[in-house]
Amino acid sequence: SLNPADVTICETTQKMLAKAHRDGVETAFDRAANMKACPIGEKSACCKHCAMGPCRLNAKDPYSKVGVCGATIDTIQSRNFARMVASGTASHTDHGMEMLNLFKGVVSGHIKDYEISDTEKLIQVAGELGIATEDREVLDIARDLCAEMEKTYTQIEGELPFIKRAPKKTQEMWREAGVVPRGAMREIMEITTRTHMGMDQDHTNLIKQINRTALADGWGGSMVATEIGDMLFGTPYPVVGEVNMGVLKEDEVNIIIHGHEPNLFDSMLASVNDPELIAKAQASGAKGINLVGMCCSGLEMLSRRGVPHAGNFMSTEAILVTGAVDAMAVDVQCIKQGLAKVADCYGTKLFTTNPRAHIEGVPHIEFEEDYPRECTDTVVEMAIKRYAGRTAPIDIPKRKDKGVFGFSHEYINYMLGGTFRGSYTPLNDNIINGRIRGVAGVVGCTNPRVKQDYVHVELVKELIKNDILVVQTGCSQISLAKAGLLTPEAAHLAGPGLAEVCETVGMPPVLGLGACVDNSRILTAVCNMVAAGGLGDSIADLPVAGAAPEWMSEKAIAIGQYFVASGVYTIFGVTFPIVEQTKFYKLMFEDLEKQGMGKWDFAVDPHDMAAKMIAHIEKKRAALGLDK
Ligand code: NFS
Ligand code: SF4
Repeated sequence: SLNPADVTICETTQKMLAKAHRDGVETAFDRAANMKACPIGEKSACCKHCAMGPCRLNAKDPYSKVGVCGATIDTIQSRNFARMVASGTASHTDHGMEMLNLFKGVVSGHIKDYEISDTEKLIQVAGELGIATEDREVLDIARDLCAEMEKTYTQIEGELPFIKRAPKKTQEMWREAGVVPRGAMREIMEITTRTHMGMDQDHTNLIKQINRTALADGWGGSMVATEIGDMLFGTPYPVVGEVNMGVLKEDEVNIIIHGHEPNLFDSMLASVNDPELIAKAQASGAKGINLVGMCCSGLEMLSRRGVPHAGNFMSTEAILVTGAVDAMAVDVQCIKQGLAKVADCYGTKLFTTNPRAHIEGVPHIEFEEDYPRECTDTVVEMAIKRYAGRTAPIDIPKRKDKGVFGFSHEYINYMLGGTFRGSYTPLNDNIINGRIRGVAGVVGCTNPRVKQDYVHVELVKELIKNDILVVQTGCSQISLAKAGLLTPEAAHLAGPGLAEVCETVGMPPVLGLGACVDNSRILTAVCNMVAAGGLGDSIADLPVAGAAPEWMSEKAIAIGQYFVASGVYTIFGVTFPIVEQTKFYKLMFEDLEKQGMGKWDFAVDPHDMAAKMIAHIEKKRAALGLDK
């Protein structure tokens, strides 16, 4: 069986994998080792879009064969890629739509358990979208804002509302390329039909819809999710938080929320603070109730409320092996079906809560925004029951790591000496004078096909050593938090220029921006960088780069594509679903850049990846005439 130290550098996950093996329990790490990736599928050289197939081409000799319908390798790969973008975009926009529904309910007054907590942000976003804000009641502005943001989903003609946020030159580039999204539903519908058998069979045409759909994610669904999250739950500002499995407490009722939508988590926070439920927990012998997060909704609550975070995607099964998790409630996305069996083995009560995501055999307690406490109180009660009847031996790895989280794009500028929600002049000045060479976004999942956390950590260390400021979202930021890099003290690992800036300001060299939908904060930050001046006039001019070194999900592909379409050089690790040396490969890895967009790149090794990102950043600096 596999050696835990070979598959993860996360100490606590290693310990729990070793225990799982002793206990005869299997996780995704074991399954990945036993299931070799299909070499044809891995390269996206097969198609099952109709019953004349499935058709398999030869990834080693891609032009030697075509599908039964005559589809070429470029058609097959671009269609497969398009479908990944469609699913990823659908996930983020569906999440954003749920947030909009919640916001609408709060604004109309029929949802009473949530409230608007950042009116300043609401007014600012409304103003940005062209809504009159002067001498108007907040609720009145909010009603118009709901209607405007709803266009993100339902609009049939015209441009997505948040397209306005992008630099003028980037907008013009999109218009020229014919990729400005109308509404997310329309784009997802169109990409789905265009990838049907016998439809769009020219990858140079399909790429337009791929870009248009992906842009509807970044500048649509994800951005709406982030902005509404801030309005309802507060715009994050730096908060010290704890991560890793040691946040579990042996003598308390432990509840994990794992998933993506902050509404469930926020209500759970209210439930665990309910004096009656606390009294019940104490009556069952526990010292209290301990609520912790995992994956992205965990990051939303870590960033906004400092709620402890137990780990990223590849630790969700392992943590159940502690035996200490009394209940885990999940909502949507990145929830492995394998959790059900592990939970069962250790007596953890696992619940699904969202009508979109049930798991066979797992009890479902539906979460309804009108009565959120009905669901979350029940989960707490079930967790207390399980605590009282704990039979599995408890083994909690003791390790806890501290970090600073919650750097909204608003706060980054403020911290560097600007005004809150003002311009990015201080950051730009430090880039222009060369103390900071550029900015890298390192984001995304963990994947059992590579050593968990290793690629993230090595890549980020290498980047900051070269004076590149790193911003992070998603599971990646938990990898770095566990490695201690989200602390101001980590400045000593940075190059002299970045270290000087960090020490002056008291900030970490690696800034955690939140969940995966908060990649939209990176988009907003780069818009602010362009607006502040001195670094060119489109996103593509900036000395920035993006990476998802351990990606696994279709959402990650959608995110990568919207960064590329927005002008950002984006590099992925693990594997890439394209056959090299094909025309589609050349389009994605070279030609998009010539249209004023960014481009894709790929490397498995973190040091190769860092070298490529640094080379790109230096190329952009040279083009801007910096360092002369
Ligand atoms: Ni992003 Fe969040 Fe993590 Fe990857 Fe999954 S939790 S949305 S997809 S695995 S970063
Ligand atoms: Fe094969 Fe063409 Fe059908 Fe795809 S669409 S399965 S390539 S026949």
